[in-house]
Amino acid sequence: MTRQYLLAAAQLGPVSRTEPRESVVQRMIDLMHEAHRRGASVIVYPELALTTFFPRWYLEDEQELDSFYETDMPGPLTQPLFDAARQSGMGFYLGYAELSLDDSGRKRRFNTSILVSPEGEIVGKYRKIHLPGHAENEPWRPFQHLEKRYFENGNLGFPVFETFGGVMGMCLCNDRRWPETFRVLALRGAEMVMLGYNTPVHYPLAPEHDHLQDFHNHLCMQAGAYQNGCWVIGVAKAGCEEGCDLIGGTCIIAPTGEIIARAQGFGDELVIAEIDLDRCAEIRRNIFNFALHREPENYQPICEPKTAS
Ligand code: CDV
Repeated sequence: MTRQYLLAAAQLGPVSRTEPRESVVQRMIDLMHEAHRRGASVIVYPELALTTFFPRWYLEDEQELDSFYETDMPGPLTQPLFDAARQSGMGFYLGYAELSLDDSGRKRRFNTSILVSPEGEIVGKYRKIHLPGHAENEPWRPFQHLEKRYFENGNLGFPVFETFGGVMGMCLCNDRRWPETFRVLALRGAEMVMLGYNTPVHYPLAPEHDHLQDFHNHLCMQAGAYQNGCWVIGVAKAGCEEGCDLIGGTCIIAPTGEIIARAQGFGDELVIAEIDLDRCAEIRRNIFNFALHREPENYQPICEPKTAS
């Protein structure tokens, strides 16, 4: 893949508690086909894209809880997405709930994202590090946020992967609010950070900030892009899902921090823009030249300084 291509951010509208995986996967394939028709080479889906945002409920039935997780990736119900990607020659980022068994047979649960190559191979995996919310039922809330109950903290660090024409990093939702997410990835060379999110409009602990949700969403992603000279692709699961309003605002952000394309609505919607990974240099050779300004011992001049003649 070249370093310049069209990328599609695939916002998803609400997914109901009872919507079958087949139906959600078909919606995602439809978006992929449309993105392919419009010339895109890579498509980015949201966090926990395959299901409703189930941490909003305190679930006591373990079988029901398990039904929201993927034990295999691809599994029989997600294989069609991998097949569609291979047939279209498109790479993708996907967020999902991962359930695996360790050597002793203990269930391990992670909020996970993967990168899949245009050949349909998984080439990168990330497990969400910053898990917001709480671990116990808090009935005073209008809806729960039980990520701390249903997931372990990610144990893979912030890895980067050479694929999609450059060096790629991933994170998930709440990770975007922590500047070290982008900085660690950028110090490792990430030229693009892909991330999916499920962000309720209402934040029960500080409802006085509800009107700032869209602002804070874009603020942290635009700052992450600019301060690290990398592309940021932020993709929402949006709209009113099971009575809970989720923000939209899916967008593609250039290394200058500018939003160059963004979603208009709260349903399934493609946001497409041209990515040029070489544009990272606009920032990284200048104001945020890490080697020159924060690690001078690593600095190698790329050209002789101009001398007055
Ligand atoms: N899925 C998330 O991580 N959501 C959080 C909400 C709970 C604040 C977010 O940071 O958007």
